[in-house]
Amino acid sequence: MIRRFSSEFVNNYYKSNSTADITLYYSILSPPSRTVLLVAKAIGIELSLKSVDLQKGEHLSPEFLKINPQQTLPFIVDHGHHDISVVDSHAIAAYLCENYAKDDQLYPKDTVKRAHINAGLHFDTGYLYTQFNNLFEDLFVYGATEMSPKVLTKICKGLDTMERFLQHGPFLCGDHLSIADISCIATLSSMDTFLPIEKSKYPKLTKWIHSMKSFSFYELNRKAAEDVQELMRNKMIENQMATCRNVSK
Ligand SMILES: N[C@@H](CCC(=O)N[C@@H](CS)C(=O)NCC(=O)O)C(=O)O
Repeated sequence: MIRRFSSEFVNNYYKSNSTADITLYYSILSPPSRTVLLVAKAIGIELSLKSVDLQKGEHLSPEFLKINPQQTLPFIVDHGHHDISVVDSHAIAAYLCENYAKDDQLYPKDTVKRAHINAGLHFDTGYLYTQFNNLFEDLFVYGATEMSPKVLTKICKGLDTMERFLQHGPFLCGDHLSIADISCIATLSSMDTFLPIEKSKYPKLTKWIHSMKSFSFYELNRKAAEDVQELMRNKMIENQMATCRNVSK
């Protein structure tokens, strides 16, 4: 139900573009999938959307395996570019900017700026998203009844890192919005209500979250990010109830 609601919202947003050159295979509940939606919106390109059901294992189908050996979402197929496929949201975000953005603002060609942005993208892949994934897996695979101290500690260290990134400007890589900001907000907004992001401890991060959420492209993320958190909260309660039932047996 939750999934259908967010997907409908995104499909309405992209109503006119079913013939776009680039097809995005995505799940609206997947933060990396939403990174691609946001980047596409920010640079003003249209996508043809194909929703893939992760729970049903649709992403593992033999048909997809041929074009996506990593078997994760998102991935794109660029029909205007020899039907090539690109896997991984960070690689896709860079690819879209390189090939379709009107200017290089979100992913500058300047090698130093780009190095910093790449570091921000790798921070999301290797750290922030990993913690989101751990939290999600704890709840849905291991029946967690709360956020584990280990995951919480790691996420807090990630927040500390982001606060330090933001010492150099209002965005993660300095004065300008980049695809690193978009990747990180797609991830962080999928778990932020679980986190103690105190304004006094994280003043710059708090401001950054607020400013990221005020971009018009962010609308594509808002409902789905809330839905993921509701899903996780409901699962936590369900796991707690199952634990209580077992204790009282
Ligand atoms: N680094 C990848 C992560 C992709 C990823 O792990 N996606 C998850 C959904 S959020 C997925 O497809 N999981 C399916 C699986 O692992 O079987 C990216 O940014 O695209």
